[in-house]
Amino acid sequence: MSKLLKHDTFILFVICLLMVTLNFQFNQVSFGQTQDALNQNSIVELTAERVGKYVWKSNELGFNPLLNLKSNENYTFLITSIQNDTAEHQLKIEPREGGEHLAESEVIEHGSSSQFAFNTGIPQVLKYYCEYHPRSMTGMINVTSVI
Ligand SMILES: [Cu+2]
Repeated sequence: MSKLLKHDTFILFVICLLMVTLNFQFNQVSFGQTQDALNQNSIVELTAERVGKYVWKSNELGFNPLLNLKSNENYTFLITSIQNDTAEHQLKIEPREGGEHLAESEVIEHGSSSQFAFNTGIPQVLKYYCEYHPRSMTGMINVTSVI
């Protein structure tokens, strides 16, 4: 009887483990990244989409999201364009007040992607924008020592 109970407990444990794993993958695929995932993986994923105007879209954080990033941290920016999108997009990062840009992607179009590494440096406020749609595809980056 107790042996059977142990067996049942083990099966239950395996099922729970499976559910946690599946749920994790499901979240990754369906809902994209959360702020937690962003902190953990240091990957910023943005898609160039047209919602009336062109915007940067994060699956979890929304349109032209405010990016809360940690200072002195290396992030990977991964930008993707929509299939059949004939417009070109290029993401650039620069100080909020303008000036020399600090990082830039390659130009993307027709479903292509580009990624680049970005070190956030000191706590500061930056902005990101699309070279071709600077008014509608733009958002702020808040670099802080504590997230
Ligand atoms: Cu654009």
